[in-house]
Amino acid sequence: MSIHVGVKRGELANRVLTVGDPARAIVLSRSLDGVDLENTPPKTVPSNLFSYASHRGFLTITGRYKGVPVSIVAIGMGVSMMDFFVRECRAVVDGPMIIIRLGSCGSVSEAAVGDISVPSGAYLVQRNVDYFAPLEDATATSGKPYHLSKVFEADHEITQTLVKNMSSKLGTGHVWSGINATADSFYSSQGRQDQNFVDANEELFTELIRHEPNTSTLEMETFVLFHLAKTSTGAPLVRAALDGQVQNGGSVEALLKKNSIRAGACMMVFAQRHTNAFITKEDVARVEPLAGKAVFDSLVEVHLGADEDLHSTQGS
Ligand code: R1P
Ligand code: URA
Repeated sequence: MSIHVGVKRGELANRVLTVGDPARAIVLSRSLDGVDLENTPPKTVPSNLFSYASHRGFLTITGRYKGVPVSIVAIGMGVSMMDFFVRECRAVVDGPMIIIRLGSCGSVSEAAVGDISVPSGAYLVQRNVDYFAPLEDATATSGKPYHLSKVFEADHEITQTLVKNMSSKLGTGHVWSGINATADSFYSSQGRQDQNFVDANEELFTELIRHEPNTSTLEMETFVLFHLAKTSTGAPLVRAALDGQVQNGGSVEALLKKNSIRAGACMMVFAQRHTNAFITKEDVARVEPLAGKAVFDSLVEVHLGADEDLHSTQGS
């Protein structure tokens, strides 16, 4: 049993849609197979699905979409929660995994509120705490107030599939590409001004564009997902092969060199940072289920790999 997410082997599918908000997870669960929409009250997990709300705020829902086992996991907010989720879920699932995040974001590009962004990569924006140290402690190496990491890429096939499916649900004019900036704060490292703190972030947007000209969105988790997918090892593939669950897995050496997680992300624009527009409740209610279906369609369309039929019994 994972310590914080709280799920056991067999309770989580290999294909996972992750969100921040548990209310969003429940809305999206209404698109899963066999849900009795008429008799499922709003804000309630449909009774035919597995669900577990952990004491640390993670909500896991598992069922099937178009017959394929899928899970939805709501993780809350921030880079640490994404780290807990990816590592603890990876530990209780055998074989390859596909994880797609459907989040909300601020747009620093042309994307308007209610539009969708599907980033091909993400970088991390971290407050450089040393820069803010008292003057007597400051050293010549304290540098700039925010540290901007290298870009880690999303899985190409997942990204292309998401763009295709989002465009068919929401219209091509409402779906954007670009690079995501994942910030360690909703406030300082997303360039929000706050008179109660010294944040030295007046030039942050300019710095982001200088760092990565295709910077399009700001949110708080995607980088960690892409980073952990790219640093995932093939150990879960080896374990599945040793258990005799994989027929055609290849040699142990070859399996170990593979990533066992492929990841993609998409985000609904809630805030347009240039115009200060914010999405309405009505637009959230319209976009969320459509975007959710586009993610589920993508999750089940992308092939897991040579070990595809490994988990055909999970999530039933
Ligand atoms: C901030 O309001 C939260 O919204 C975004 C950010 O990444 C952060 O978690 O995503 P979610 O809507 O998925 O939570
Ligand atoms: N989520 C964020 O992290 N930032 C925004 O501006 C909107 C949603």
